[in-house]
Amino acid sequence: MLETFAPIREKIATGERLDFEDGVTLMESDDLLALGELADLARRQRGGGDEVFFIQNLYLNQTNVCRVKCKFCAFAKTQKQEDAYTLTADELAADAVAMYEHTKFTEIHCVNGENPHVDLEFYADVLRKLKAALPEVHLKFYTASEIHHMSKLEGCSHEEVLRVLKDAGLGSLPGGGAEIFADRVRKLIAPGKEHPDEWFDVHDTAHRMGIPTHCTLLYGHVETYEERVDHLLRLRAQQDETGGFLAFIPLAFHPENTVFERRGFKFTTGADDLKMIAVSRLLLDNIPNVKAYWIMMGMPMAQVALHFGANDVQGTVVREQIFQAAGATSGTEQKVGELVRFVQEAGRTPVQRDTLYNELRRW
Ligand code: V47
Repeated sequence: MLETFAPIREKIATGERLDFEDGVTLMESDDLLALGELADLARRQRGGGDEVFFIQNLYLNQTNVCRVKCKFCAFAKTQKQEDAYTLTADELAADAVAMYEHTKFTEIHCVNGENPHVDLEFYADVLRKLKAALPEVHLKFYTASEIHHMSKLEGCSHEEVLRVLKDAGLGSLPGGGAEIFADRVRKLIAPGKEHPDEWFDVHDTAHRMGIPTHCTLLYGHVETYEERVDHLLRLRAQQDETGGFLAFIPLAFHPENTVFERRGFKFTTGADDLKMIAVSRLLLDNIPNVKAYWIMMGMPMAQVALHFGANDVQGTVVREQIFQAAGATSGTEQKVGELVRFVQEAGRTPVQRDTLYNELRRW
């Protein structure tokens, strides 16, 4: 198996870019240790050291009402469902301020349903109120899908929506909504979602306006290895153009309470999670950070992933709803001390960062 990797290793060593075929070769391999070793080599070759980043953050969701019926989602509700909610800006801000009293997080991460019953002002209002109440806190709000949804609601461009939100206090965009870009898969898992061109246009526009963003890939459902590689290469091409992606986060599909659970789909395995991290790091030579999202893979696997190309474990999180709704068992909050312990026991140096990867503290 190592022989199969020889040409790829040579490319990594000489800084040559990997191509589609290399990506598929890596995906098709079951030689996990070789994949991990290669990914760690690539990470170090491109300037990575022993630092592993995390952030003290708070997750908030303003509304779970969603017009799109994505088949992978267990979070979205229709307005009429009993457990549907839409919080006002005042409710959300009061909640965030109360939470800040006992944990001084530096970021709020907020992802929502595409609620057809509210307007752009609803979204801008919450940013303004949060910025006024917590001026030091970075607001990482609204996926590209939500931004596109707002532009459709208002009949205006992505740029106009982003301008309003930036003026209201928006700091960066989370990476959700990407799912898998391949048309075949998107039609199967998210037929009501915007075309990938729209997702890219939002990120392209944001980067050109100086708003950094994150990017994701949802794996472990009906996609092929080729479609995963195609997705990664599209992200890499965008980054070549605008350079505004701060980090990539592979998201493992959680089937509970989704259409796929009834069809017998299972959770991803540790081997696939590690392979996904490693191949992402190898192909995404221009995105500086790859997150091993502990909410998704659990702390023990996230710790191992640090030797497979990951250099970030996301954050304290505190309240997560999207993965919990779909069967995550990793809990919703991680204390700083625990993050530090896991990183140190992996032989790496824990660094608390802000959203833009400025160092705040190291252990
Ligand atoms: O787009 C939804 C995913 C995304 C499921 O930017 C699911 O740092 C697995 O944007 N199983 C939204 N995944 C979350 C998101 C995010 C998450 C973590 C980090 C960042 C970041 C952004 O969550 C959706 C979809 O791809 N998702 N349901 C599910 N059942």
